[in-house]
Amino acid sequence: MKKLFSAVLVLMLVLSLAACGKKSETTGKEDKKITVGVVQTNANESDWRTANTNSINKAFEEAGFETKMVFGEGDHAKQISQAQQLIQEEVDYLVVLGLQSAGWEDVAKAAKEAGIPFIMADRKLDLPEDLYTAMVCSDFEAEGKKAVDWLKKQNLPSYKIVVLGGDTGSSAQLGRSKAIEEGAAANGWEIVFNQNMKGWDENLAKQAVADLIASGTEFNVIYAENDNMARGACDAMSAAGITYGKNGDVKVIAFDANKWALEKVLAGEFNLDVECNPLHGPRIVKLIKQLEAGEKIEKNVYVEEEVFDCDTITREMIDARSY
Ligand code: GYE
Repeated sequence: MKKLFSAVLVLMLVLSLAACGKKSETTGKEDKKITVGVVQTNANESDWRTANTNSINKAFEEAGFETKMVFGEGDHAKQISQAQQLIQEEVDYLVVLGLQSAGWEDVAKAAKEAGIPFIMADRKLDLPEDLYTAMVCSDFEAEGKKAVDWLKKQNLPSYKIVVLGGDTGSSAQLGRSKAIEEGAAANGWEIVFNQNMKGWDENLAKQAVADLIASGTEFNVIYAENDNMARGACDAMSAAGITYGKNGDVKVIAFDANKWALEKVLAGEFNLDVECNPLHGPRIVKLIKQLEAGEKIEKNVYVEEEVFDCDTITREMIDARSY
């Protein structure tokens, strides 16, 4: 009788263990739906941002994650409180795309104390390596240096550069602005205008260039830190009868390489577009799955990005693009 009881007990134990799902190496939970908190910048910030948000939502849905996405809408303090709220809600992972690169230490510490992996995406944040789990970002200074190298090769008789910066304090703005400012200083180029447009706003960029033209400021290079602002600048120049692009008086440099912007490169309206790839969704999913499985991950990953030049771009290159 005793033997039968022991056999039944062992069988029940084996069956109960077998019934347990796969255990997460991160959360310790078994076969629970993974919940990912995403602190995004703004819903309608730019075409880049739209592609980025769509990429995250699509990849997370396909991966079976529950996504809790919130938007800071230009307010850094709001992003901080949103992140803290997601930690309180005990999300399994926290993904942050910061409006500002500074000021994230307390959130990162709280996530660490709560055992929630902190993944920074898009824009690197000012955090020591022990306060974040992984980084999937663009190297914005390297992007800017690609533009500076191209500009140098143009051997212009003079360089009078208009810098249309992105959101002040974002790592994207800081990196791209650092590259052109250092490039201008090293090459003796003149920066005739250097202002950041709140929210990367296309209309603010258009108005700034219109005001420059109206004031008689001479310039022959537009360095716009995203496609939308480059388009705004071109609209202002068109309205004033100023020629630009491949055969124009003003060189136009843009960043992001949205598909519609590459059409402008092909048409010769933009001279150069430096890619900033927004498709972080699949990259973050891969990271989370590796962490779930207890696999070693590559902590800092800069996204591979290329440059599109009006003299070499082809229709095939554009058709091959996914955003
Ligand atoms: O260049 C801009 C977006 O963080 C790299 O933010 C991103 C930037 C991108 O609004 O279009």
